[in-house]
Amino acid sequence: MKLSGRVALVTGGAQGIGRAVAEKLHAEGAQVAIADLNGDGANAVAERLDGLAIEADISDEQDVDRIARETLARFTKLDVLVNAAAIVPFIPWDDVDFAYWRRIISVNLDGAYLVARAVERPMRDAGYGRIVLIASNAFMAGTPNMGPYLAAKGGVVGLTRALATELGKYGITANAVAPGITRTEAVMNSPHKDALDFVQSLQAIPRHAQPQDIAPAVAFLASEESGWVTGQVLVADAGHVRN
Ligand code: NAD
Ligand code: 4PL
Repeated sequence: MKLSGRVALVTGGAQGIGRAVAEKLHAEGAQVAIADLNGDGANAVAERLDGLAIEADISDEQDVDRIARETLARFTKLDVLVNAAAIVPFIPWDDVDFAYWRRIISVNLDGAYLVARAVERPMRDAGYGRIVLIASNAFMAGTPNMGPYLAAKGGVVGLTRALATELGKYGITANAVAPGITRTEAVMNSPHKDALDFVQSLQAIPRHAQPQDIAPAVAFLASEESGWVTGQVLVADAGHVRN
């Protein structure tokens, strides 16, 4: 139980990788708050984990401040942030216009910044924190049909490095987990699912990833024992890309 007594905020925890992370952190002893645009989904997960559900948009500054306030009101502290909320688009490059670009950057990059900024104060006051941002190996692979998403995830890697540098002196680490293609709702309800077999042929471990395959890497970086690891990207993709 590497998270006994810890309080974790998981954004995007209503489904997919975020939900598997919330379940894993709870299984490791953490109390969990789940923030998601999908309030009903967040409620269903929170009920099973005896946690807190917060319906909120991570790209909205006021919503994000409320996420932090409600988590602290319920649990009095905030040890761990996992930012899993994001839009996972499938969009041919020729269909990307500036409004679409802005929407993806606003949720997937601005959202990560806003959430990290909101948890920074309580973590600094406590002299302890673990920030885990969910990036993607698509940034390294240059996966097609996700242009703005690749740019946002590259930004998330840069943000991870900046947070590590700026917050290390306060006892806070910041790392990213970069999953490969995973059988989540986002993938199974989009043309991305048609790439699962091809990507499997590039992996070292020949099967499709489930959300539960990603969660343990996140739990390690969310735990106290990862304390000498910061500013890093942990790729969890069965060896699809190697750095
Ligand atoms: P998903 O769509 O199944 O789940 C994402 C969740 O985030 C949903 O519950 C959704 O409601 C929530 N969300 C979306 N926008 C939000 C917003 N503005 N505010 C609050 N909540 C919001 O997606 P997933 O596949 O589980 O992806 C989870 C994370 O993993 C994302 O960061 C994604 O980029 C990353 N990722 C996914 C894959 C993959 O193949 N599935 C691979 C690499 C990285
Ligand atoms: C390799 O992050 O990393 C599809 C969909 N394929 O969201 C991703 C790969 C997808 C990915 C991703």
